[in-house]
Amino acid sequence: MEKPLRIAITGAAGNIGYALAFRLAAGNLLGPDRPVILQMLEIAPALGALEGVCMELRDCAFPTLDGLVATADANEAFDQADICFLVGARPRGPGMERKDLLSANGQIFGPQGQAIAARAKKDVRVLVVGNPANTNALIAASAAKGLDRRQFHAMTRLDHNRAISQLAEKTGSHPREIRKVTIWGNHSSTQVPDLSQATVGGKPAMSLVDAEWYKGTFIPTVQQRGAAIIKARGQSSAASAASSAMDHMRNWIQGTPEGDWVSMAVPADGSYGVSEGVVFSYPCTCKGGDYQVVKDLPLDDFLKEKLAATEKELREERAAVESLLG
Ligand code: NAX
Repeated sequence: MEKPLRIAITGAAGNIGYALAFRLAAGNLLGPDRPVILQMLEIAPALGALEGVCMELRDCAFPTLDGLVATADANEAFDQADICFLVGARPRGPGMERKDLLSANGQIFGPQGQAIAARAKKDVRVLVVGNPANTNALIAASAAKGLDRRQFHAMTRLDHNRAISQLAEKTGSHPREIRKVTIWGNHSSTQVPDLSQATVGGKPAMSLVDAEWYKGTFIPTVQQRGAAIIKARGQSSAASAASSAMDHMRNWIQGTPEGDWVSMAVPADGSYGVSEGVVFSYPCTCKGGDYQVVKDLPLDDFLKEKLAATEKELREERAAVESLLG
């Protein structure tokens, strides 16, 4: 057995946290030879529920689970962490404006960024899942003095996986035959699901579907899939979000397959005309434990316009939390 990996999960007693904790404990991130220690953070009123999660985790007798920490203290949760999944966030309450939601979450992700910088390993990888994920990642990264912003990502992998699944269903193919789907921009309804480079069994996806389906059905279905799940299930996506968070982290650590890429919301670096200062979802490849934005893909006018709209939303989110950015 290798040295255990310390994985922090915030909001561990919540919907997604509950799904994530068991898969991580079962060794589904890096395999059966890499044991894990789960360091779970919750707010004080949820510590009772978190204790129940710990009881169930112990009851599974997972051979890959080497330890459990359940705490309301961020310094304890992030101590020596190799990986952090920041899932816990403040949901939008009645009468709450988007600006209020952004700033309420800023109060969570700023201190968490500081605690990560103070206590986690220097090469920690952080994935923000809690919404508004891109801007929460921006806040956490900006508070984490001494760490590189590139260590803080936000999750658009669920949107990416949803896009693959929709395309597979439409073309009667299997998700494993699909390559080079992209989600651009914000994890919100302005996200841009893009099939212009995608292939299905080696053939260009756009030669297999018509433009009307792409623009009129595919894009809105992917953008609004979260709401459709809530309508059907009565609760928001949980297992699929946890699974996608693990996909993101696994690719970041172990690399992406040759000839494919994944969507990751990472600090904008000027690629595709998006200047620094926001966390933007791009097509990315990963190698040697690091990621690179895929550069110089052609964008038609339709995509350029959509990218500009999602960037505008991210700049507005940034403006609403500017006072929280260090
Ligand atoms: P839940 O409300 O079930 O769970 C959230 C948990 O976080 C709760 O147990 C709560 O006590 C805890 N929490 C709140 N503040 C905290 C803090 N300061 N420190 C530690 N824990 C704290 O929500 P769930 O369904 O699990 O969703 C979690 C977040 O993921 C939400 O913000 C949700 O919007 C977001 N999502 C993001 C997705 C993405 O693709 N990026 C998709 C799924 C999901 O909608």
